[in-house]
Amino acid sequence: MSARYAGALRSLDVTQGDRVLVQVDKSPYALLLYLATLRIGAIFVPLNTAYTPTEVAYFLGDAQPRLFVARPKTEDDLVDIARNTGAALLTFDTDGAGSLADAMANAEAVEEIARTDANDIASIIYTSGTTGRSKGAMLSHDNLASNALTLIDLWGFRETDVLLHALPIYHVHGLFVAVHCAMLCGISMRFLERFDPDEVMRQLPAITVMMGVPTFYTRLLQTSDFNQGSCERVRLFISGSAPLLEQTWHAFFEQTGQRILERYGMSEAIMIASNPLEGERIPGTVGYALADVTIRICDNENQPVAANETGVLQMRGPNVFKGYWQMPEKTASEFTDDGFFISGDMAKMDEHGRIQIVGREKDLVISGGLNIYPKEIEEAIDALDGVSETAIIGVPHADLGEGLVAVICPAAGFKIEPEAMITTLKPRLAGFKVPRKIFTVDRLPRNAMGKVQKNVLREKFSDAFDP
Ligand code: MLC
Repeated sequence: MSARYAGALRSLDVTQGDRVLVQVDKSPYALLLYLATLRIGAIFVPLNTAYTPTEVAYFLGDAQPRLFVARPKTEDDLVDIARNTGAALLTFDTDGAGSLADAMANAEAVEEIARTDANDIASIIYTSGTTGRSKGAMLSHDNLASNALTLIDLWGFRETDVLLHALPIYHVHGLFVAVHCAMLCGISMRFLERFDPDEVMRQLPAITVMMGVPTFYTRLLQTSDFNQGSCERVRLFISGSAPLLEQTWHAFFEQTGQRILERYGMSEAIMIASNPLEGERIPGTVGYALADVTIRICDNENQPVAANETGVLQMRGPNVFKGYWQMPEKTASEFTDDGFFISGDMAKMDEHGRIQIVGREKDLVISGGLNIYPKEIEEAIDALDGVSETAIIGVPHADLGEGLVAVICPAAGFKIEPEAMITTLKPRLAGFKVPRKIFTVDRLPRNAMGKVQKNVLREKFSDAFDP
């Protein structure tokens, strides 16, 4: 099937190195489209389905794809945007139907697999950026292959495994980590359209491995009858993309007898560290650097700090990306002179190499496993009438880990109506980026340098989502 999809891509003049931008709902067909793109040596660029047409316009302009594959239901909203960038727009539904299928019907299958160099780019994954502009992390064929081969070994994948796949497939976690492990081992996946605890409960008796973000596990804990018996066949629950609270780890162990394996990764380096399959999985830690990955914890001068001291986590290895798409200066500033990628996460490492992520250098918010940089949302709100300035923060949220809060200072003589503001923001920002709570203040707290003190705001609004 991927050869037939590859034929469709070829018939649309997609060739090696071209970008294929894809915003489609999760389905097995979408995976075939991914494989077809790699098959002809083109670059797969998946987009979160929550992105609005305004947001998609940015990605189209930035990635300059030859082809944009979208859902039939959004075609009307996107057709002009695509035309402006010169990309062909084709549609693709969850059953594979759409104009891409029509192209496939008239095209010849491409049986051969393009010869690519290990360093050629296989995929660009957009991550939110500190400046408000999303950056495209370029991952090479070798990045993907080396990481997947390491993971199947590390997590002990075997022929008899069945993987429960309830993650979206527009990010590293669902697309590369989960799908690659399954495909490389030729095992089955129970491929759910989205995470639904009741559906997961139905599938649990048939599966042996599940991957998820912490929200999956906190929601399962609240599902009736979720207990040791429901996951008798499961040999491994893996968590990542956001910090797993120690209390969740312990509650899960008490309720099911299962020790969740927490691992650490990011779009720029796929999987980086993991608790062990055999050996102790310590809650609140992400385990050890993967094979062939070197991790060091450094001070601001890029000098390694002593064991158990806090510093910035840096890494080097076959998993580390090739830079940000068309942002050479940004790329250069995130690598050290000796080739380590500066993650931006604050961490500690003990004498044995066990790593604990203790915080973030930048004001990144992680909500339900999705990264959000405040700048983009602050700019969107600041542009609205009646707003003087805005600070976006993440505060504890029982379900999502962190919930997004906007603290707004209204312009003189204006009053902020939170409900109306949310309605205004929804067509502009993907749903997960729309603040869940809005507070107004007379002025934002600033330090002597004039910088907004987000820590003060996080403290002040820490109970915003308390029941
Ligand atoms: C959806 N919504 C969210 C949200 N997801 N709000 C905040 N944070 C999120 N993550 C909003 C929607 O806009 C909508 O708002 C409402 O919640 C219900 O939408 P939904 O689609 O029904 O939500 P739900 O199915 O409950 O989704 C929540 C979720 C999902 C946690 C299951 O977000 C999810 O699957 N997250 C996984 C993300 C992921 O794969 N991350 C990996 C990144 S890779 P409204 O207002 O319209 O009601 C990575 C590297 C690594 O980080 O190490 O893995």
